Parts: sequence; C-alpha cells; structure tokens
Amino acid sequence: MKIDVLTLFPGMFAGPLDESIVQRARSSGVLDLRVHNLRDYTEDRHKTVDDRPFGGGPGMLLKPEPLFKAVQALAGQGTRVILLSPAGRLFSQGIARELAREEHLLFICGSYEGVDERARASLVHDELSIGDYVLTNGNLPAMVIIDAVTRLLPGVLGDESSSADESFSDGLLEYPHYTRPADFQGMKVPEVLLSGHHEAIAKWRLEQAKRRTAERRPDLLENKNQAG
Ligand code: 4FV
Repeated sequence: MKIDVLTLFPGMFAGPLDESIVQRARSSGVLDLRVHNLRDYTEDRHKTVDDRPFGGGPGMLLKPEPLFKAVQALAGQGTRVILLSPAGRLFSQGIARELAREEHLLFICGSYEGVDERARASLVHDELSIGDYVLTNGNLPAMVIIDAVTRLLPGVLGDESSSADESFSDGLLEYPHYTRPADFQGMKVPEVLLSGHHEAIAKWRLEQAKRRTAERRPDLLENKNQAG
C-alpha cells in the first residue's frame, strides 16, 4: 500500500511511524509511506498556506491553491483522498478494514480552523474524525488511522496477534487475557484456561467477551444484533 500525507508539521510524523510494526511494514516494502510539507506546494516567497475566513470570524483557514497543487501532484487514478476533521465519519475498525483494501491513501491533515470548502468539496473522497473532541491539527488523527490500517495489511502482523479474534473484529470487546505466572500474589488464572480443553476455553472466552461488552459497550451489542 502507498500512503502520502500532506501536513504543515512533517516533523510530528517522525517517531510514531518509525518504530515497531509500522516501521517493519515500511522496511519490508508492504507500506510505502511518504510525508509531504504543504508549504512545498506554495508559489509565493512567504510560502503562504492560510488566510482569514470570508465573512469574518476567528482563526485562519487553509487556502485552496496549495491543496489543489499538492493533490494534483500526489494523487493518481486509484487514490483515496482523506481529510481529517471533527466533521467527518467516526473512524472505526470497520473503516480501517475498508481502507486496508485500498492501493493508495492521501491524507490531508487540517490545521487552523479547517480548509477552504472548495478544496474539501473538490478534492476529498472521505472526511474522517477520530472522535468528538477538537485537536490542534489533523496530524495525530492521520497517525492513528495509518497505524490501524497498517496492522491489517497482509503479512504485517506475524503471530503477535491475529487480527481475526480481536476487539471489534466480531463486534465484541476482547475477553480477559492471562499469562504466566498462574498464581500471582494469590491471584489465580481461571482453571479453564489451564485445562487444555480448547472448546471449553473458546466457550469461556466468548462468554467473557459478551459479558464485558454488555457491561461496557452495550451499544456494540445493539449494532451486532442489527447487523444480524
Ligand atoms: C480532528 C478530530 C480534529 C480541528 C481543526 C484540526 C482539528 C483543526 N480531526 N478527528 N477530532 N481536527 O480535531 O480528526 O484543523
């Protein structure tokens, strides 16, 4: 998969996407990730990317010209252009699976109060939000989504954890996990997990996942029932 990121702060991406699983996906060639500075697509000597909103109001907006120039330079036929903003669809594991099937993603990381509407309306295929709160820019949301998508790419997750039986994969939260020692400060591991009885273990884990989901996220059970 190819991922391009348009941002005013490329330095923010150094670190989170240079470690662990995402770094391994990049070095193995499964993921080709490039970060671009929007200012490189300006033409004036002040590299102007923002301006005041027509009609007045607080803050600044990203101008259309650099965005159009950048997207025209970076996007191709199969490119899915994604704008990060609080007004977007709420990102989820389902959307992560959707994006993981794409060949090329181009993320526009908003800054200031947002982007000029003509750029949004003409360039953007998808507007995504990572949650109902306001961040200083769209960089962290882009990193969150790139991380969630990268681990779903074929061959990226070794047996660290199969993405098959994890949270949200079947609309449930995960069951409790235990590792050695079997007795820690008097706290024991549920007998069934030590039984080697795989059916009983699978049954216990499903019960626990359902109980935990009902307690913490009953909304997920409604979705699950609706999805049938
Ligand atoms: C955001 C979010 C978010 C709003 C204005 C950046 C900020 C500024 N993006 N999910 N929540 N963006 O708060 O995606 O441009």
